[in-house]
Amino acid sequence: MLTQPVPYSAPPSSRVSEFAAEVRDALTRPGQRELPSKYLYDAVGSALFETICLLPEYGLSRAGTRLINTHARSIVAQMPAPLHVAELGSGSGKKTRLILQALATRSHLYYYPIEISPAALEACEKELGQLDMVSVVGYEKPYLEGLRAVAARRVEGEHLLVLFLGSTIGNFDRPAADDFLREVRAILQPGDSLLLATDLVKDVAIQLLAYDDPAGVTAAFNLNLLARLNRELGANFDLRAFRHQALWNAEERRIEMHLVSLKRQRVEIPAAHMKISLEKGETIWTESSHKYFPEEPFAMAERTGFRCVAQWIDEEWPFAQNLWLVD
Ligand code: AVI
Repeated sequence: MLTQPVPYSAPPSSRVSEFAAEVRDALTRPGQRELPSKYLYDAVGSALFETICLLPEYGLSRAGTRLINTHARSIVAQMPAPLHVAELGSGSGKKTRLILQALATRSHLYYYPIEISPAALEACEKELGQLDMVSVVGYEKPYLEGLRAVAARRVEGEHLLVLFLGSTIGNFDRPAADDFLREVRAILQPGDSLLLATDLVKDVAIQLLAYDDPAGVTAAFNLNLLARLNRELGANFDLRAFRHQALWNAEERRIEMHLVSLKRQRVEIPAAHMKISLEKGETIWTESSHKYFPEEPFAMAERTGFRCVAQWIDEEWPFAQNLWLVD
């Protein structure tokens, strides 16, 4: 049992008030209560996510790494030079190493990881900061803001390869994913490219196990969001009064994570100036992970101003890396 207080450094007050406002908004929306999934990734959440990636039931990360391991050279061979690499949501940066190493055999390059989680950014800088011929410049910013800052640094004739590797696009609703990709496109120039990972539709039981593992790591990852509200917003969620739930929404082709209230309860969130009452069985929806058919990334590319020039699919875990080009 944890008896020591968790060491914790308070975030700046502007960040607290933005967090509080978004939490308030999502929890009081008419109908289904929600919490924004981006807040799953504080230091504890990021560490739990890294652990999820090691679970035998969660095949996504290994599939992504296998694809890059096998195809890094073909991916890199299609890239113009000089080229710099920006990564949206770098995580720990392990997959990226293979691509950077393949690119660095050609010439020196800059690598710009863009992350809102300082813990993940630090881990990534540690993992990749030692590579020969690669300079790492991290941006602790939201994706688009970070990408605009990266694009502003480039000089005439330099190209950008944007990596979006973890299938995080699946965490956006489909229309929001298109909007986001159009915004990425608007920042890029002809000759730039995007390597986009998408997890593919597969057997429902396998998908559910990936998001509800028997060791309970994903449950801890989900419940940590409430713990974070307690730590940072002074809330009084009793974590034992909630249960993790993963469900498959067949119509939307997505896994949804929810937190189910195990009893009728009232919770106070002082920094958001709110109290909520939850019924027994009521859920808070915390994340969606959309799954795709292999042909969808081609249509998505077309809709959002790119052209999908190559797709690699893993043989063990249906998962695709898609290479999109700006013409
Ligand atoms: C980061 N993202 C792609 C993960 C996913 O699979 O949607 C987050 C995650 N949620 C539960 N397990 C992993």
